[in-house]
Amino acid sequence: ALEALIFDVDGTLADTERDGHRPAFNAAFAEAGLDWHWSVELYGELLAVTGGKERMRHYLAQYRPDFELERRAFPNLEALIAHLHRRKTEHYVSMLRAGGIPLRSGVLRLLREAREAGVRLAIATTTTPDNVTALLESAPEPGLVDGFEVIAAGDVVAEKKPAPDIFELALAQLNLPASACVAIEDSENGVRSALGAGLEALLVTTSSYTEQQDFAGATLVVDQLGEPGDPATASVGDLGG
Ligand code: XBP
Ligand code: MG
Repeated sequence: ALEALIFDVDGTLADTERDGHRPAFNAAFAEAGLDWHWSVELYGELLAVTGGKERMRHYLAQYRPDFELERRAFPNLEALIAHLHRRKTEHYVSMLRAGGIPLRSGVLRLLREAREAGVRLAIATTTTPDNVTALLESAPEPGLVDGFEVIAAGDVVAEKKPAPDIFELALAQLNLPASACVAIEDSENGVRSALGAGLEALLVTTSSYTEQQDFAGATLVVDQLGEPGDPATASVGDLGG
């Protein structure tokens, strides 16, 4: 029987990457006087690497060979990355507090249905914990964040998605076997992570950057959770609850 839903955040609860994380990174780069700018297209490529700090390191290594030459200006690259990431998080959280990014269609409905059916709720995400709280608190439903028993997020595990670590942590904190849970994801990296943790019941709701990705192993792939009346609407009943 279904005992818990484990949600990814970025792309799944809300379409946060293109108009949320991406401009927040760009704002942090600009205020630091860096000539880094992540276009919508480039950001799609950079999403191959999860985690904001990891993504910045990947960008420098793969797209900015010139930066190696300028390294003298940044003797402590890790401190720079940590600083940029802190500022990026502040920009992103302010954007959410200003009501910038709504939850996706069907998310609130499914969360309410789960609550009514006694199904427990958890999160497994690579993003920073502050970002998760700010997103849930910006939703038009007070106390949403308290409905999540487990929030596994960010640097608490050694390896981010596609490694299974964060889903394994969420399962351990729920104290449930993978067979009692359904994972909800939007990306190939997330699917690989969930499957790696043994979560064979896996619903994918594709998002703007992930439509073309490979979701082999997923149980069901739809373009959104949707509201009743939409062609593909997933309900807790469908998921086994
Ligand atoms: C989300 C991510 C994160 C966000 C940025 O992936 O990859 O890195 O883009 O968050 P998923 P931080 O949806 O698979 O969890 O900057 O806070 O790392
Ligand atoms: Mg995602």
